[in-house]
Amino acid sequence: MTKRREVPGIRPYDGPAGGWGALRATAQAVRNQMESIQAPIVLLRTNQPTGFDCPGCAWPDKEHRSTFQFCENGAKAVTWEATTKRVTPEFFENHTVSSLLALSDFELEDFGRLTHPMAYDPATDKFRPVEWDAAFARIGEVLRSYPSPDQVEFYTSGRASNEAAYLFQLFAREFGTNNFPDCSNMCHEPTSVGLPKSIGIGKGTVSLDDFDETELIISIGHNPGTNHPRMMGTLHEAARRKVPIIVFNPLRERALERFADPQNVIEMATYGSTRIASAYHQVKAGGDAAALKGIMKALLALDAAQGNVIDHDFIAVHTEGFDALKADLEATPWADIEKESGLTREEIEDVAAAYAKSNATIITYGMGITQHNTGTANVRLIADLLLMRGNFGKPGAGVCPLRGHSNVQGNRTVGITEMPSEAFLTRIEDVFGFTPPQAHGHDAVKAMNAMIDGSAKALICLGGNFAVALPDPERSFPGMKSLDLSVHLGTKLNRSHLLVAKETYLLPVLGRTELDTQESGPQSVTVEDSMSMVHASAGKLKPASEHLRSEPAIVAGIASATLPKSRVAWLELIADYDRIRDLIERTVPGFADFNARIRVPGGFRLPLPPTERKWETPSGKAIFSVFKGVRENYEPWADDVLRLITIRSHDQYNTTIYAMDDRYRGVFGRRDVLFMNPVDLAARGLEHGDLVDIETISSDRALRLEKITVIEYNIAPGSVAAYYPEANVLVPLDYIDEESGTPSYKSIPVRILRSETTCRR
Ligand SMILES: Nc1nc2c(c(=O)[nH]1)N[C@H]1C(S)=C(S)[C@@H](COP(=O)(O)OP(=O)(O)OC[C@H]3O[C@@H](n4cnc5c(=O)[nH]c(N)nc54)[C@H](O)[C@@H]3O)O[C@H]1N2
Ligand SMILES: Nc1nc2c(c(=O)[nH]1)N[C@H]1C(S)=C(S)[C@@H](COP(=O)(O)OP(=O)(O)OC[C@H]3O[C@@H](n4cnc5c(=O)[nH]c(N)nc54)[C@H](O)[C@@H]3O)O[C@H]1N2
Ligand SMILES: [Mo]
Repeated sequence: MTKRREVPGIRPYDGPAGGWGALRATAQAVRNQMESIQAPIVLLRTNQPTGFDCPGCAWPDKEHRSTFQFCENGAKAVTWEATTKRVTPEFFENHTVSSLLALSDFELEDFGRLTHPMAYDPATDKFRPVEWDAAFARIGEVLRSYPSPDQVEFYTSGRASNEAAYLFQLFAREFGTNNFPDCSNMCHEPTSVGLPKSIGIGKGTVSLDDFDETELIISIGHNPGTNHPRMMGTLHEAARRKVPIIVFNPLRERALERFADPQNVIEMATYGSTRIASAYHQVKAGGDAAALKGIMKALLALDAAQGNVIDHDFIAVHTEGFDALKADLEATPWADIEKESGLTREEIEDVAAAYAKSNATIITYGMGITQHNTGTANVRLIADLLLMRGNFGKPGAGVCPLRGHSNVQGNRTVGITEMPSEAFLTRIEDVFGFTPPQAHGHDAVKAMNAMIDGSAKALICLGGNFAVALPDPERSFPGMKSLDLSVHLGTKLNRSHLLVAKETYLLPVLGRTELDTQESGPQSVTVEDSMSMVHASAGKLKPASEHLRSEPAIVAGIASATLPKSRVAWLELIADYDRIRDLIERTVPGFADFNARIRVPGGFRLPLPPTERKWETPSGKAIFSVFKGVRENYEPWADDVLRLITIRSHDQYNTTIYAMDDRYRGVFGRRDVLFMNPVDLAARGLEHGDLVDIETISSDRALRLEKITVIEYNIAPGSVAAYYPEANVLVPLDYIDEESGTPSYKSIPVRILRSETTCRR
């Protein structure tokens, strides 16, 4: 074999995930952001019964009783927020918005925490300080001036608490719109749309206890070593109990191969590690529907041959639509399944055989399933596969979507949805005495389109980085700038804040880690994790600035300034958050005795009917889906077209870039790379380290990302990968899963061209 060329910053990473590397990186995150005295105290309060919920991810803790549960990336999230760096009015005095826009996303956030409410002044191109009440009054005045409330968009990013999100939806609905674009629309919307159709609820059905009893875990399209590191503890335990873990992922992700648990003394002392995946299937990007259909097709054959594979009794009592699914599976040729999935029939039959042997199976999945134009169909196929062997409503079995932001699931539960149910609207009307709007509103992509076409005039963001998270900055950045008004509740400066409208307000909020004191004393908020556990979170740190306000207080401030005749006593609610929770209890099912139950350490679990084999679908049964072919509604692509996946590095939180490394993938100090299989490199006459341009195959205009270094990587042939958000320039805004509206961030059709020849001027 010829020796690979040296490429700056690219070094194979041979160790396991986790281990000492994770501890070193934790220490580094602390050093970069905080005074070291404070850090241990903060980190030890993460995920404690009396502390705050880790803003890192939505993986639950063992009943919040463990002594020490944080992880490297949780530490990065916490220290990033608890940083000692500050963005003050003086900072803004010294920097024009145009000059800030020239900086990277990393640099912008690394300036630190916002300290004052600020208003944009177009005359100087600078933000200047503004009094809270003046900001509220002016925002209210602008909002009231619109002929239709539907000209305003209310965006939520999933870090907001239940209390803040509930007030936000209440405000928007009393104002008169259901325009609730939210980060979920770019994330797990296929789960929220697909699972209710299949099993009657859009949430995962397993608890941590189920992982103790499961006999098989199938992990599809998620990267827990980076994005849900506390899940690695669970997978590690399962692997050591010899539970098979079957992985479907186009990339070899190190944590899914080998992991050393930093909490395991022996493994750490001996530099040992544990094998995680028992089988690793490098499915093509977007090939999961084909693979899932293949497993089900093989399962039918096994059942015909040996009987007792498919749970016919469960299917007869609990489901409908099985015959149609069966007929479709029989009609789907193996050749199509193999071509589309990139896996062989034998590989797929092996998975079916393992599945047939297991009495209790959990399927876990993430963005590799949802961020495709078949996202909703993919989710339903996962439910189908589980239903075929009755893997709901018994210990050790069920579906486990890995949620994104730490409270994105809770936001949806308390009403952040552009498609509210009639029952919810009726309860709002009964409790508050106003008639909320019935018509469905905008999701994230629709909201951006409304901004681009000029029908939306104002945007209020409860957190997040809306324009950078969405596809197609070439269209969405001008969309943001064409607004009359944008208002951002945020902790740190980001690009969306700087894409200023005619009037723009930056309103700095208290973070999760900080003490929130209101009239009645210190407050706690509540969040819901991936497993429907609701519990309290109370920050303890001194706020980053005395001028910060809590998210509920800011939402209430804007609401009361906008709605002078409101039916809601906004400011009284803020005096004591128990009052907000009382309202949640009266309007959202499952929250009986809310205030009492969150005072019990560990909190409580919201009802999940499928765990009792109850199906809240129109027919009262779980429903099988039919996904025709292997790539519904799809034009075939030419053979030289590759499928581009956009992924997170180990050192980022969505659009927040903590640092420039992606340790487990062997990338250091840079993000301008494209991961490609050696076969695809050779087919293009390219070598590891060459500069390339990536071009999206798109009918309307050229979308390009230039001068990217292509690196050889163990990724499924036909698939390539690059980092989000940089690669968003390649994603067309209308390239979505039609059923859920979620952008297809993980199967963008691209061609790769050598830079030298295409860019020479
Ligand atoms: N530290 C950290 N934690 C996070 C986040 C973060 O950015 N940083 N983000 C949070 C949020 S909002 C979310 S939504 C989650 C995201 O968590 P993940 O779902 O893990 O997110 P991604 O990094 O997008 O990784 C998707 C994985 O799917 C694989 N994949 C890509 N395409 C396909 C495909 O077609 N099929 C299959 N089977 N696999 C595929 C990729 O190789 C990658 O391993 O994490 C949350 N937690
Ligand atoms: N190409 C591509 N694009 C993607 C994805 C992908 O995989 N590929 N993933 C998508 C997914 S899954 C998601 S969820 C979205 C994420 O989209 P968003 O949720 O909009 O983005 P974030 O980067 O999480 O938002 C970061 C900002 O949130 C603010 N913030 C942080 N903490 C707090 C807080 O406690 N309160 C408030 N009010 N503000 C806070 C800070 O100002 C920070 O700059 O991106 C999507 N975009
Ligand atoms: Mo997400």
